[in-house]
Amino acid sequence: MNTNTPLSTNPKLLQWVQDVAALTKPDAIHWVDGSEAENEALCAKLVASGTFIKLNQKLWPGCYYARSDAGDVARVEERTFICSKSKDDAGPTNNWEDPVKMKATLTGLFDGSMRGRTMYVLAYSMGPIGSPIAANGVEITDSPYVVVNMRIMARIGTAVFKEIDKAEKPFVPCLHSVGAPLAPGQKDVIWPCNKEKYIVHFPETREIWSFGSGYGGNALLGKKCFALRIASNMARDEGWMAEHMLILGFENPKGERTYVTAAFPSACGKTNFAMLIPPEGLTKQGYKVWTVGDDIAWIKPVNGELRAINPEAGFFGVAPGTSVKTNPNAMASLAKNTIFTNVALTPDTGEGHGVWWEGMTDEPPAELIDWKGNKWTPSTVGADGKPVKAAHPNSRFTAPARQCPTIDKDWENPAGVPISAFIFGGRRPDTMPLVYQAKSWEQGVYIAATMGSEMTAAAAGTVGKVRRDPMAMLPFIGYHVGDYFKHWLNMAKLAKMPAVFHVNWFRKDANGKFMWPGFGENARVLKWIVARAKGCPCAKATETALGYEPAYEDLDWTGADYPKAKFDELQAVDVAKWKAEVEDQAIFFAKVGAKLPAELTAQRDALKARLG
Ligand code: SAT
Ligand code: MN
Repeated sequence: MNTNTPLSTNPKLLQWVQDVAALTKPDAIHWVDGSEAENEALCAKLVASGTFIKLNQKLWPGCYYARSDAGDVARVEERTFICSKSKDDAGPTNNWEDPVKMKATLTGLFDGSMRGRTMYVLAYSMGPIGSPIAANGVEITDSPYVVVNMRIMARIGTAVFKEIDKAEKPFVPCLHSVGAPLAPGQKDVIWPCNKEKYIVHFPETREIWSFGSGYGGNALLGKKCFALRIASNMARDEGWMAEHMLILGFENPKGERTYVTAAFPSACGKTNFAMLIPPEGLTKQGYKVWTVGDDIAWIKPVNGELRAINPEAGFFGVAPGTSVKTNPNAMASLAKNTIFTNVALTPDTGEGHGVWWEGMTDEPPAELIDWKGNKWTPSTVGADGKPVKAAHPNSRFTAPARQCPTIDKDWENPAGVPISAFIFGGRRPDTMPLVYQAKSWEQGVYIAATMGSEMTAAAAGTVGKVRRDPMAMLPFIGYHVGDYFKHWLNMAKLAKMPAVFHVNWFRKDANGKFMWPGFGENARVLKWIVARAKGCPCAKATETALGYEPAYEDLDWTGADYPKAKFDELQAVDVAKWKAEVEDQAIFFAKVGAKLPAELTAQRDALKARLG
């Protein structure tokens, strides 16, 4: 078989590559060195095959555009499996199948699945290469689109192969095929994929097999599959945490940075919060936010404190709603060397297309090509007579993190950054106040475990319905959710745990209008959170049934004209709504079943009693 020189001497890796090639029967094998020249060649190949469109390089230097198959636009949770030996180890929140049976099914699907294609062998490090907190994976894929995206999202190439060769370090084998073999002479489609999809994790053997999809978390296997589902298993066994959290540093006027993490479900504003610019009233005093990561945190106890790294090297951010007004730092990050998927194209000026998405500018351009490739104008309606969106709601940019103007000086520090607070929140139109603080670690775990959020377009499902999303990890916990809660509680034995807060930027008034402006204004809440987490006597709070809440006077309103009455309404505890909330939590607790830690039931009972 046609192959370039293998870049590894690791016998396990060499054997695995040979076995996979024998099964999937590609035309060629390409070991990915990660170089600039290789990346250019792959992008040129993607342009030639029609998957990529090179954008107007004057406006979008180094940028490419891809349009996916209309049936391959988001993570597919109902096709995602945790195949532990025992069904009970996967628990009630995961799809389970017997690993032996599943391997047999997958082996059948992968047999010949790479015919007519090149098989890429891509070594990647989650976290700075060689960091004691980092870990390595190797993705074998038949998708060059995956290779060029992974090059942005992780550290890849020769240096990682060298790491894996050192004393034959363990690596997580990740096998991916779009499941679209080509017969000799058959013309390829622009987005090869298969109607049948399988995103499968084998937690005991730390393996990932993904079939049929080329999109995002289904295919870039370092992200949700490794860094969350497999890593959550490693973390439980080794005493650390792999979480769906952004990491940011909040700098005070003295130049001191306090790092916090925040867990919000997919498409609830993690990227915006991680890159937040405080309002003028705070900026003038010298407050700043620095970005460490926007999606995933690996958190390890070191000498009694928690330290976190961002295992990723790029942002796979939701494009719609991102603008110079809402998130100028994201706009600067994606200004060059970025891959756009499923956004809309502006007309070709002769020097190429540009990109656009809903919310990028106040007024849409007069004419676009929508994410399906159709001509679009602001008055375009669908068969149902409703306006058609030019960009898919889950359209994304893949941008290098180093291009973010607020990237933190320690974002690649192999030792990570110390964490002082955990923040949780979802989209809640009612019930949840703007912010409150847990009184103890156990109450914090309870608040995180019972988190709820309206569903978004990041996953296939009913947008808008509130679902329980513990720790924003519901689709990403790679084992039994009850054991996961227990692991969280147990972490307090390994380190001093951070203060815990719950926020809700999405409460609506009786007219369905958002009550809080969000975005930069969230820095006022963050300032209070950081001061509370640090135990500063300057940060006052009132004890309520929920925990600690700030009064209007406790936030810094410099330069703001937000009315006190509205704030009071935003913080108010509606006892009837909360009683209903606690009852709804009981449904989720019943689903968790016998492994639900007693500490959490006790917390729920205590809250019930406090509500009266
Ligand atoms: O899982 S993805 O990487 O496709 C995006 C997300 O849901 O956060
Ligand atoms: Mn995410």
